[in-house]
This record gives sequence, C-alpha cells and structure tokens, in this order.
Amino acid sequence: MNYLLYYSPGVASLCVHWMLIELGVPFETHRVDLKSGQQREPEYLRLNPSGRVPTLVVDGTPRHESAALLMLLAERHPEAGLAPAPGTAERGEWLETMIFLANTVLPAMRDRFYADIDGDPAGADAVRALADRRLDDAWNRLDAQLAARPGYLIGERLSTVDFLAVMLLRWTRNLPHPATGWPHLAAYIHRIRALPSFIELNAREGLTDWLNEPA
Ligand SMILES: N[C@@H](CCC(=O)N[C@@H](CS)C(=O)NCC(=O)O)C(=O)O
Repeated sequence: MNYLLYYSPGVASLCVHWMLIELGVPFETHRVDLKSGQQREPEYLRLNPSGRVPTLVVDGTPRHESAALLMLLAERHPEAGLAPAPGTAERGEWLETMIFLANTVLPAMRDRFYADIDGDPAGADAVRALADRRLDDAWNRLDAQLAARPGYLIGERLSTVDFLAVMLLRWTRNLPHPATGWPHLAAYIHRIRALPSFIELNAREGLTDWLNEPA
C-alpha cells in the first residue's frame, strides 16, 4: 500500500490526512499552496483536472473527492474497523450519513466559502444566505442524532463519518452560526478533539485554533 496525499492545511484534505494518521499506515504528503494558485498549475492539474485538494495517489493512481477517499481507505484497511462491514446493522446508517455529508453539507460549504469565485459576485450574498440555512438544517439533524445517542455519529465507535463531519464542523468556527452553539454537537466536538490522532493532525498541519483547552 503506497499513499501520497496532496493537501493544504485545514481544507478538504484534512479528513483524509486525519484518517491516514489514525490508521497508522505509512504515507507521504505534498503541500499545495492554494493562495498562490498551485492547484491550477499544469503539474497539479495532471493529477486532479478539477484543480482541487485533496488528491490521494494510491499505488500510483491519483484519486479525488474527500468522502470517497475515506470510504476507499476504510475498504483497503478493514482491520481498522473505521466503517461498518457490509451486512451489519450500522451499514445503512453509515452510507446514508456519508452521502448526506458529501452531497448536502460539502456543497453548501463550497457555496458558503466560494460564492464570489464560483458564481456571480452580485448574487453571492443570496447564495451564502441559502448555504447558511442548509448548514443550520444539517447541524439540527446531527445534533438530534447525538441527543438520541451520544458518542460517535455512527454506532459505538469512530468511523469515517466522524472524520468528515468534524472537518465540516470545524469550518463553521468563524461563520455566523458556529456548530459549537448546538449543545450535543458541542459535547461531541469536545470529545473528538481529545483524540490523539486529531491532536497529531493539527500539529502536522500547523493548525492552532479550534483545539480543546489544555486540561
Ligand atoms: N468535493 C471536493 C471539494 C474539494 C474542494 O473544494 N477543495 C477546496 C479546498 S476546501 C479547493 O481545492 N479549493 C481550491 C480552489 O477551488 O481553487 C472534495 O470533497 O474533495
């Protein structure tokens, strides 16, 4: 198994970087400077024609889309138990939540942060307002899920859902409605941020905000 992750600190590569650390498998990283536009340089576009991060080169083949990469890694490392196995009771809820995060929450985040760039700046405020409503709905849903069953988002143990969800929750920290304003999400965030792999991830990416206060 050979992995090379193209990443940039704090962005959509974060969940994949975190999962690689949690798995404890060997991997290499290559930092992409989004500010200077490295993601649009020909060398990177050959790996990822959409010019976005992350790209994970798996045994020589570049693969994309953060949620798909988490699911692929779970499949390649079943012994880590980071996804419920096919046929188990939690499998349906895992699939449902991964797809919800990937096709509802991730696009709303893209709209929230890229409305001026991806679309007409004249309409950007309306796009951001709709994105904020979608994000509020998502946090209501996840908060209710955690109210009914605190712990991890799926079942009794850490899964790919937690890596993806916590990355998305982190992105709300400077938005009008940070996810820490939802009580069950706040408790969940606090629990997950205590994981050694999350602390290690932040150290490796040089991220110093959105960490638990030292005990
Ligand atoms: N659906 C993609 C979204 C990737 C994405 O939008 N990445 C952003 C960073 S969060 C990016 O590369 N932005 C640079 C750009 O669009 O120029 C995924 O989940 O991997």
